[in-house]
Amino acid sequence: MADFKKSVVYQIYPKSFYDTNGDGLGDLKGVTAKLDYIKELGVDYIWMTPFFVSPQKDNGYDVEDYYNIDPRYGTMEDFEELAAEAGKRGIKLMLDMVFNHTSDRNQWFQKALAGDEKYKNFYIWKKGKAPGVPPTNWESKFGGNAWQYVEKFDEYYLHLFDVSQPDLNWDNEEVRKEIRKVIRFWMGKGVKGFRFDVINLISKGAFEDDYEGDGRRFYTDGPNIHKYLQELNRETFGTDAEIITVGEMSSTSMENCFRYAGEDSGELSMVFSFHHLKVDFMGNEKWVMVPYDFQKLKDILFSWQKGMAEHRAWNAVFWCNHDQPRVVSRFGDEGTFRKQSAKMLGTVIHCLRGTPYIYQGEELGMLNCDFEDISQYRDVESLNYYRILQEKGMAAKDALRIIQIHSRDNGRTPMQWTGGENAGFTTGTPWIGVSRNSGSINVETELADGDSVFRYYQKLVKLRKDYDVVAYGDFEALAERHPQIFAYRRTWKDEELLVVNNFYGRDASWNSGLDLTGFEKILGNYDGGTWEGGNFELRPFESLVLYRKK
Ligand code: TEU
Ligand code: CA
Repeated sequence: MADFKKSVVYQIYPKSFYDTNGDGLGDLKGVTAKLDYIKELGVDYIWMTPFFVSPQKDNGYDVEDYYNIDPRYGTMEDFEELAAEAGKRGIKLMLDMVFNHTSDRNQWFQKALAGDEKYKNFYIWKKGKAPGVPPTNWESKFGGNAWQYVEKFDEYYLHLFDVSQPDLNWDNEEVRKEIRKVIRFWMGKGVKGFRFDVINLISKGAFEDDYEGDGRRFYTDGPNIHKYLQELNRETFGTDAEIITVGEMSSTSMENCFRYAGEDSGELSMVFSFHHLKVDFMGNEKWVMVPYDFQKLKDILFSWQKGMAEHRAWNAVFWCNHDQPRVVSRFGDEGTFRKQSAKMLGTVIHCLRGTPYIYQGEELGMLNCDFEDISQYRDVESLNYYRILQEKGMAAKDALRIIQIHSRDNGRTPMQWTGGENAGFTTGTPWIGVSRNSGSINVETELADGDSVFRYYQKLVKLRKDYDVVAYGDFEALAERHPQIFAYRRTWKDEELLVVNNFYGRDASWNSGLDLTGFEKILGNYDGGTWEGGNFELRPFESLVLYRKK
């Protein structure tokens, strides 16, 4: 059995990782070339975002051919070499499966457009409400109405994401069969992990206008979702106990996650949920500028920790991925306390109950991109919203400010390998700009410095291996209302772990009332530390991990 509770996953966005042929795009050979670096971090799995044949409208989340590698990333031989080389280092691969939708270039959709009824039923088509009026008022996640008119049929197809990403019709048994074939194909290549993209959106409910929101309540955690996941599990990855799975759950509810990731539900190993990463939104509205709400961040993470544990369900825990701004820019400090805050944020995540995910560059304390002009942005979502915000009357410079804060491109600038040209990412012209700070924030300097963010992340990964309490312990929230402190306790058999963090760039005191006899510090981002008599005195962004064995 794969012990995913003792494992750590490292996420790679291949396009921005390492380019070996100078075309400005990262590639599979680039991942192989850097395996020793990844090994050094100590992780168990590499999750790679999609590298299948794709027109790249959404950087590979628009799949044209599930069975082949996009030539921009390499060949099937490159993939096999990567898998073999990773295997030699004890690292397993997790592939990213996008089954809510395909690209409009996918042969299924092409046949549908050509009028082949079999394939037309692979997608979701509806008549308009009236001439020129789409079937429902649902909004696409990337802006605008979620339906696209096709004159030939006088019908609309559903696309919850870009217009080039038509949603698949999972209620059609033929679609589910084809999807199972794809998974079995990659299982045959020795793949031991799968991440399922927006998998909780696959079962659509009623096609009705939404007068209270953007339509998501009609297709999120939909009517047959658990049935479809159980079927997928039974028919594919469930036959191999070594395979781990994680579902990306968009706007989900905890009640549904108890089942998606429940120990005995026969669905998935774990889930990504995003509520804790909306604490700098206004409700569901991302394209605003509001300070993040620390109390809300704690409340959400604590309630998920408790709820999932009570229901014997498992979380994936994370701050960063290719859709999120960099966490140091978001909740930490880009200036004086960059290193301390990066380490503190890492500590908070890695000691929680759940499997931690590290996104490329997070282990260096990388920051948001520092783009100053909209022409530097690449992401379809950012470009759409830059336009939409202005259509709603916002001044261009204010729209740009919001893009700078929330754009997914913040996490997509090239990995910073060296202080040299293009951060050592490519010898050509990178597909997206390199951060100006790569002279000081890069792998070379991190590896040379014994006290770097990288060296600290190494220790975090190792903590999970060395201490069972980190992997398996129960969770208890502490200091729940403290305005600066993020603290919790983990317990397992005769082991106890206290994790105390100052989330701010100024000193913090916390009178814990705890008897700390027998506790020793096993990790921290400063020398020493003060907790006499249970009174914690923390320095800016200080983290303390205390441990005792009875
Ligand atoms: O993302 C799902 C998703 O809805 C969000 O992360 C989205 O990017 C954000 O909420 C928009 O504000 C997944 C992938 O991770 C993402 O890269 C893809 O673009 C998306 O699905 C479509 O496949
Ligand atoms: Ca390349």
